[in-house]
Amino acid sequence: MTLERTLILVKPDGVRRNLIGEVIRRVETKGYNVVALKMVQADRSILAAHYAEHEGKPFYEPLVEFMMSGPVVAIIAEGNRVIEGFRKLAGVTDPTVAEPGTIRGDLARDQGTKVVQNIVHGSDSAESAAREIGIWFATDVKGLA
Ligand code: D4T
Repeated sequence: MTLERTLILVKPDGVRRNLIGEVIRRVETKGYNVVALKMVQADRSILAAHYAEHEGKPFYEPLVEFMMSGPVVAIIAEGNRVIEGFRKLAGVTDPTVAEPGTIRGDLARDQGTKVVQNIVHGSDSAESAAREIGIWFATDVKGLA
């Protein structure tokens, strides 16, 4: 058994486009459990922690600005192999080439912006999931990470 938890973010473009429910629907109909959920107006410090690996890259500043442009919804989903499973549900980073049937492939496209706007984030490994859950749910009930 590989029961896992992953950190999902519905990014500001997804919230603005009223796609919170659509993202959760896809997670739940796949069979994963939502075990925590909250809407957050992210500040620079939380995004600096979350995106530390991208600091210094050309898209970093536009990425941080975009992620502060409106609220995000942070979700912890649980299930066997949910980390890999949600990445497959999300599709690849670039929404133009994300497969139809995925969240990004069905719901996002290139907007011509400096940063890719692709509706969702999902943790890419068990280590990332533990780190990111700690960042976004740090002040909440113990045991969520
Ligand atoms: P996230 O982390 O948001 O789930 O996206 P990915 O795992 O698919 O992609 P990432 O961490 O490599 O990138 C984070 C974030 O930056 C945007 N981005 C990324 C961008 O605008 N230009 C780029 O060249 C890359 C690599 C998109 C997602």
